[in-house]
Amino acid sequence: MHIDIITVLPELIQSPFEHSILKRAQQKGLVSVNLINLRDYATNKHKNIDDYCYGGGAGMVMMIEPIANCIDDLKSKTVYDEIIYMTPDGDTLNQKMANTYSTLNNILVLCGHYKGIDERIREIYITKEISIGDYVLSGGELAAAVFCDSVIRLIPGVLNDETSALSDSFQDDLLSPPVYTRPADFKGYKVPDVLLSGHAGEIEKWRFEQAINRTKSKRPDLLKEN
Ligand code: 6GU
Repeated sequence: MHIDIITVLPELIQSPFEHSILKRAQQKGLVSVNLINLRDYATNKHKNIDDYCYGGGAGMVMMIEPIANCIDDLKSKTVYDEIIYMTPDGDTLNQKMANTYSTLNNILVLCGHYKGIDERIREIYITKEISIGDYVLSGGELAAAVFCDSVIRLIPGVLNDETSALSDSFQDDLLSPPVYTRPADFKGYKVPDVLLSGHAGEIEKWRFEQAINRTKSKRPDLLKEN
């Protein structure tokens, strides 16, 4: 998979891709990520990428020309499966969406800023709009990093058996069961006996029950959805 990310703050989004699983996914050649600085496509001499909002009101709007020039340039080199705009009024990201996007070859992600982007960009270029939840962030960069992380870790080969995505919370609409490591007794707080029993079948059954119970008590909405 290849991901191009258009941003006015490349430094803000760089770090998540330079560590841990996302770093290894790139080293393994399973994904490549390219950050494009929107300011390189500014069209006036001041390199502006935002302007006042028509009709008045507080807040700046991201201008159409720099974004259009940037996307046109990228599209001349790559055929994108989706051109995604990160915005609080988009579809709320969930695991099912992450699964779907993880099967694509080329994704372009546009990070919004200020009051938003000129609406015509959405009309002309954007094929999907994604939010990461019902709260407002200062810009789309952190949301884009969250989105990319959720997608990249699902690309086959990125995770090994130990970190298998199959047992993740939400993968089967269940929260993950509790986990423990040594010591078996911490100041009287003990690890459940079954986990020390060595009975693989019993352990699996216990984990499944715990996952169900945890989902029922913390997120009953997940069970009701189906
Ligand atoms: Cl994608 N962008 C911004 N600015 N805020 C958000 C968001 C995106 N998703 C949730 N809040």
